[in-house]
Amino acid sequence: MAPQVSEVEHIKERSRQLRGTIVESLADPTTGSVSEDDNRLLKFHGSYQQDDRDLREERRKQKLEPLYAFMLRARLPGGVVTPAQWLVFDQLAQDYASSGLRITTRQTFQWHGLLKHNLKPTIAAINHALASTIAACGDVLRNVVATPLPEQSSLHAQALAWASKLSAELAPQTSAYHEIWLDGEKLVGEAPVEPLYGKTYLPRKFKIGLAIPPLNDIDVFAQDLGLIAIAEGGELVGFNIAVGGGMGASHGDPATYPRLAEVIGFVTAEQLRATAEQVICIQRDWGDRAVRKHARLKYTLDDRGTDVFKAELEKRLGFALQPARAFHFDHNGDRYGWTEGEDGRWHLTLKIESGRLLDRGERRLLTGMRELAKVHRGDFRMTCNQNVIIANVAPAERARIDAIVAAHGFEDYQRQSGIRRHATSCVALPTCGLAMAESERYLPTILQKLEGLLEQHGLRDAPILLRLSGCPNGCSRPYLGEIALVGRAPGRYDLRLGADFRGQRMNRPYRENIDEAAILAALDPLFARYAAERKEGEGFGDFLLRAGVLPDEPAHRIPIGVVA
Ligand code: SRM
Ligand code: SF4
Repeated sequence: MAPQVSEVEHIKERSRQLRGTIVESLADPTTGSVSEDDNRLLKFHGSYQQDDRDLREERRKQKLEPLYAFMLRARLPGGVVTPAQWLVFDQLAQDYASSGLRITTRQTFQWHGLLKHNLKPTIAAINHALASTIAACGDVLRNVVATPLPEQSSLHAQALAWASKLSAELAPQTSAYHEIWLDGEKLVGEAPVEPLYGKTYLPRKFKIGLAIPPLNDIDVFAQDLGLIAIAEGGELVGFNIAVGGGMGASHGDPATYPRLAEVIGFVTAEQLRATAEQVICIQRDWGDRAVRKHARLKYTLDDRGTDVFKAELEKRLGFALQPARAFHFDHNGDRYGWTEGEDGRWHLTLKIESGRLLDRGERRLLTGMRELAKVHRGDFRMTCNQNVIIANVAPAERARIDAIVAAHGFEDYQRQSGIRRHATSCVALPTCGLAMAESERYLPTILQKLEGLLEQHGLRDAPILLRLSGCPNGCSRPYLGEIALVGRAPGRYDLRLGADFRGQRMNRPYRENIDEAAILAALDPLFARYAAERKEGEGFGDFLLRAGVLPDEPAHRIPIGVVA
C-alpha cells in the first residue's frame, strides 16, 4: 500500500509544476480570492492570500466576503537591494500596498494588502527591476540569508556571492512563473519535471543562512541548513555545516518544538554547493509527507538520528565531512550607526521598528528611504533583525546621508533604551491568518512599559534582547530572545526567558498564558535581581541561568508549554 500523504502533496503533484489554475483564479471577477488549491500554489510564487482580520466580523455581519488581499514577498539573497530597485519597490508600495514596505526577519521585503488584480503588475515590476518573488514562500529553498554588514569587505563579498549562488542554483526551474506573471510562452502538454524538486517539491519549507563570525546576526542555528564561514588569513576557506534548526511549534503539542541546528562538520568552499544540494535532497526523500507539522528537517534528524543523517550525506556526496573548525560568535543583534569597512567605505545601520517603513507623523520612513535611494551610490542591505543598512558609502557622502536621515525622523538609536534597540516582532494582526495575539502593533506599548520598569532599576541602557511573536510559529525567532512573548490568545502570552544573545542557546518557558500585568509582575523582581547581582558585562539571559532562576541544562530542543 502506498504511504499516505497530505492533501498538499496531491495539490503539488497535479499542479503541472506549480501552474494549477492560478491564471483562471486571477481572472475570476466574482471574488477577491483565489481557489484553495491555487492559494497553496501561489506561495511558491511568493504570495499568500490573506484577509483583513480587523474587518472580518463586520464584513460577516454585512454578509460580504472577507476583505481578501495578498501579501507578496521578494526573494533577495543576502538582503541586497540597489537604489534603483529600492525606488521601484517603493513605488509599488505607494501604488498597490496597504502599509508601506515591511522588512522581514529574513532580510527581504513584504508588501501587504495587494488586491488580486494588482498581483500581476507588481510581480512583473519586481522582475523588471531584476529581482524576483519565486520561491520566497512554499515548499522549496526560501530566501538565502547572509550576514549583511559588509565590514570585512572581501570576506563578506565572497560569502554574499555564495548566498546568491545557492539561491539561484537551488531555486525551482519551472517556467510556470514566467508564464503566469511575465507573459512567458504557454506550456502545451505535460510540464517537464524539476531536476532537484521533482513533481512534489520538498515536504516543507527549507531555509539556508550564512553567518560570518563573530556576527550571528542571521541566527545561523535557527536555519534548516546553517553555514558558518571559516576564514584563514582573511580568505574564506570553507564552512562549518549546521543542520536541523527551526523555530516553529504549536501550543500544547509536544511533537512540535523549536530546535537549534547542530554542527556536523566542515566542508571546503568547493564542496559547499554539492553539500547544500544533498542536504536538501535527503530532506526531499526522507522528510515526512504525511504530517506537515512534522515535515521540517529538524524532525527528520530527531527521528532518524543525526549520525544516520550525516552518514547518508557523506554517502551521497562521496566524501567525508572534515571535523568542524573553531568559531566564536559575539552576538546576534545589529550594530547600529556608522561602521567603516576594511576598504574604507562606510555603512550606516538604521533601526526600523518591526521593519515597517511607513510615513506616520514626524516619522516619514518610507519617504526618507526614497530620498536616500535617490542620492545613494552604494547599495542597501536588509538585516534579519528587520533593520536596514545604507551600505558602501564613500566618506565624502556621509554628511549628505546623515542630513536625509535626520530630516525624516528615523529612530535615534543613540538615545534609545537598550531593550528598544534590539527588539523585534513578527507581523501578526491584522494580516497574518495564524496570529493568536498582537505582535507588531503591541510592541510599542509593551516596550514603553518594560522601559519604565528597567529605568526604575537603573537598567535603561542594558542591552536586553526582546522578541515578540503573535503565535508559536516563531517568525521573530522568539525562542532565541533573552525575553520572549509568544502569543496564546488576545492579550495573553507565554513568557520565555534565558536565551544568550549570541543565538546559541534557546530560552525556557517561564510563565504560560499570562496578561500584561502578569508579564510585568513576573519581570519586575528579575530586573531587580539582575541590577543588583549581575557581573560586569553579563547578559540578562546568562544571569538568569547563573542565578538559578532557570535550569541550566544543555538543550537544543526545548518543548513548548512546559514551565521550568
Ligand atoms: Fe513566518 C508562517 C511571516 C520568518 C516560521 N510567517 C508565516 C505566515 C506566512 C503566516 C501563514 O502561513 O499564513 C506569516 C505572514 C504574516 C504576514 O501577514 O506578513 C509569516 N515569517 C513571517 C515574517 C514576515 C515575519 C516578520 O515579521 O518578519 C518573516 C518572513 C521571512 C521571509 O522573508 O522569508 C517570517 N517564519 C519566519 C521565521 C524566521 C526565520 O526564518 O529566520 C520562522 C522561524 C524559523 C523556521 O522556519 O522554523 C518562521 N512562519 C513560520 C512558521 C512555522 C514553520 C514550522 O516549521 O512550523 C509558519 C507556519 C507555517 O509555515 O505553517 C510561518
Ligand atoms: Fe503570524 Fe505567528 Fe508568524 Fe507572527 S509568528 S507572523 S503570528 S505565523
